[in-house]
Amino acid sequence: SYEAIETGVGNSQYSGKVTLSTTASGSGFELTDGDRGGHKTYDLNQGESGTGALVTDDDDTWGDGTGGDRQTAAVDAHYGAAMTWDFYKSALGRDGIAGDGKAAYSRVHYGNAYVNAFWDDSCFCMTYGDGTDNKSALTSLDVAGHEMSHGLTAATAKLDYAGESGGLNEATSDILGTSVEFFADSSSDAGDYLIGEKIDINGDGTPLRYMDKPSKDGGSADYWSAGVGDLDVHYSSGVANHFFYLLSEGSGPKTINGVDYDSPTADGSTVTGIGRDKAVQIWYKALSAYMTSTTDYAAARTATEKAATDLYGAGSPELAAVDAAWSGVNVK
Ligand code: ASN
Ligand code: ZN
Ligand code: CA
Repeated sequence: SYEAIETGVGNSQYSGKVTLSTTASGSGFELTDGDRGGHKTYDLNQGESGTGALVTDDDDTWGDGTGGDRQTAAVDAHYGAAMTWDFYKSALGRDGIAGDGKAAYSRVHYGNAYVNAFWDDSCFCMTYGDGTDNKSALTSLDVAGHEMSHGLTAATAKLDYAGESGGLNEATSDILGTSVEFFADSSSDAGDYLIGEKIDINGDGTPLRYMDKPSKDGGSADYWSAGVGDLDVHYSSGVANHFFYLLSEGSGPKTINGVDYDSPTADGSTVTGIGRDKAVQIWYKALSAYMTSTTDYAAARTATEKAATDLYGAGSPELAAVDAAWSGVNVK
């Protein structure tokens, strides 16, 4: 049967009113994104396997913007996948996660009070729990961009998910998730260098992670040290998250979209930022052209130096900033 691409309206929980790409089906609509490879969003209805049910609606207006409504998590997830797809295309020139135009799919309402979200390369899909109270789904834009970008890393550098390469894998997801948030430029979820600031995962309004000074989360490393690879990958990622912040925005105090940052350096040096648009180009080029499964922090420095040289030249201020930012996080 003929299926038309439609434009729906979503009332999201974290990103305000959003436009959704949907598909006409029977007398109603389904969350299939025909503009982006056919990405589908499913409701697991608290299950933990399979796909559950494709999310459907009668009038193409989806969700009520609250965690008490079953459709709302699907709105955020579908929107997050679309914004990540669009960011890959417009900023990175990449056609989907694997670069081949193939869509992933999203599953919401996984488990009971499940406080996590994850990418699984075997299903080429991402999955979201509903949070402690089953009303704070882990579907914010930065989290969606983070999870989908685990797929991108698996399709490129394949960074091993342990030790320093694991920290680089996690940081890549934070860097790209944050870049998606800035790209989408939602008035309800303005771009920031915080991860998970919308989902209240700590129950006290604080974010999950901070890129300007990662140790603010109580566990992440601000700087490289010999034992950093022994930390959990969500803590060893701090070194690269901090590098990316310094490269983008520079050291010291700064306010962006109303959020105050104060990024230190290991040796008290001053780093001048080159802006996040150039910083993400350098990171992506390093990831897709030079990093491998065993890249550690020293090799990540070399990979980004090569990327900056390719993109901006051997004598460029961008290359000098890459070196200054790595030195600022004690990667020599
Ligand atoms: N949400 C987590 C992540 O993407 C799940 C995990 O620990 N792998 O990193
Ligand atoms: Zn992750
Ligand atoms: Ca954020």
